[in-house]
Amino acid sequence: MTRRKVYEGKAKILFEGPEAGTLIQYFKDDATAFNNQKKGVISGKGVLNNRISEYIMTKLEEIGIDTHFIKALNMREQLIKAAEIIPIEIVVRNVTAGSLARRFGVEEGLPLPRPLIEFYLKSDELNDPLVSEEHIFFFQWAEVPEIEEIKIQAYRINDFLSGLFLGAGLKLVDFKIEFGRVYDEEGNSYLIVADEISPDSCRLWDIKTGEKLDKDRFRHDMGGVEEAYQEVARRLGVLMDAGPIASITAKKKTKDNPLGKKVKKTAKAKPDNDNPKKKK
Ligand code: AIR
Ligand code: ASP
Repeated sequence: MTRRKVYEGKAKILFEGPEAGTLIQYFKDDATAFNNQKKGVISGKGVLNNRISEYIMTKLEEIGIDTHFIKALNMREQLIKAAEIIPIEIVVRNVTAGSLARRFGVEEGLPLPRPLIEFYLKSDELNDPLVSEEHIFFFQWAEVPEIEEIKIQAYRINDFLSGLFLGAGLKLVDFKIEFGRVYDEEGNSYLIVADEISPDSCRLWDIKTGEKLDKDRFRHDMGGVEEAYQEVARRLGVLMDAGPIASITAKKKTKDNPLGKKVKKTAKAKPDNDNPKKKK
């Protein structure tokens, strides 16, 4: 069965969906950083991000935030609503890190007095530059009321996700979200959260040790990349029916060694001793 590829990005592919207004989002293992300057593969990432993003989008829906997620299809694919993507990346930060720390010469890990929202233009050619709200309106990348709505939703998502991750022993340092425009029957547009929310798009630090459990491990060659993504999925409780991935994680994780760095990925399946209640 051939299906039409609609778009291929760095970490995902979009295919035509079964019905008008739908798309199939396929999660790849490919990873890029610093706008394609660094390329690699994080084995199993696509499967984990598919599950993590499904979980988070579903939780957002539960609190009344519209997202593109419709349903899970398989290990790497989900059915989503097609939307006109607003070409702006919205970053919300709670703690200094990454490009904020670099750009302004501040140390990483300083808590911000209140969440900071930044906008970046989605443009590989221009290296996703930081833009102001004025730029967004001037170049008509989004309308004034849309940006107002995006800010309200972004703060709300930040509050909600900070709590969700805290419950999993993770500090939400910062994250990036994208919004898309969809139209109702009367032709009025409204916004939905699109793209993905995963360790590719969030900085997540272990609440106790400060250990980084996100794409920064790949960006900065820190090792334990696959294990970090698995750990996030495990802590969110989304690995239960993930088959071989669950077995890999079960083999590795211990309380003293949450990243299970020394265990090879080829390890055979073994019951999850840490959590006897959990069924595979
Ligand atoms: N992000 C930004 N562009 C792509 C992504 N995934 C995310 C990062 C980080 C936040 O946005 O993963 O969580 C801020 O990134 P930075 O590099 O601007 O500090
Ligand atoms: N995803 C972006 C890139 O491919 C930014 C990043 O994650 O560092 O470069």
